[in-house]
Amino acid sequence: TPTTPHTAAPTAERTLVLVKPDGVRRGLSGEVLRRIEAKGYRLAAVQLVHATPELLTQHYAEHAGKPFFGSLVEFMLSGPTLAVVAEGVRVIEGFRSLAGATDPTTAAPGTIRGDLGRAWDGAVMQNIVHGSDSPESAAREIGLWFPGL
Ligand code: IDP
Repeated sequence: TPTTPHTAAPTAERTLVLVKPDGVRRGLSGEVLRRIEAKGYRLAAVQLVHATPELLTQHYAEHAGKPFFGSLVEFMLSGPTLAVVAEGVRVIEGFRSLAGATDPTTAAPGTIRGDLGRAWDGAVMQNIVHGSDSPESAAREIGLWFPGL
């Protein structure tokens, strides 16, 4: 027996999207927001943030100790980041799909990273955007970038 009637409205969820410093620097913030809205998601909050080492250490806690961690933090400190809370049914998966694979060189065309990203110099992958990977990560990351939201 189903526990919820099939008529139950799907529950909208929220995800944290970041337009990373490379994306802001290249003038791609509007393009990323356009793709989120064109997909039918709602922008619940948008703010330009100068990240701190403390914020990034918490945001990227799962990568602490990896060889690229230092250059990842340095890259994320290299300029402002546009922090975005996007909302909609299955938006966490939906935005990961819009973003494409982590490596922008081989990310599928049609995705943000595949259409707009590529390898440059340096140890870190500059791949324009971040998107939360689970409801738990989304709640944690929204709390970090939008305290009080
Ligand atoms: P995701 O952003 O696609 O979820 P994660 O594995 O969570 O990918 O990695 C976080 C970020 O760290 C990536 O978006 C990228 O900027 C950087 N990164 C991940 N793996 C590597 C790597 O092997 N070399 C350099 N940079 C990396």
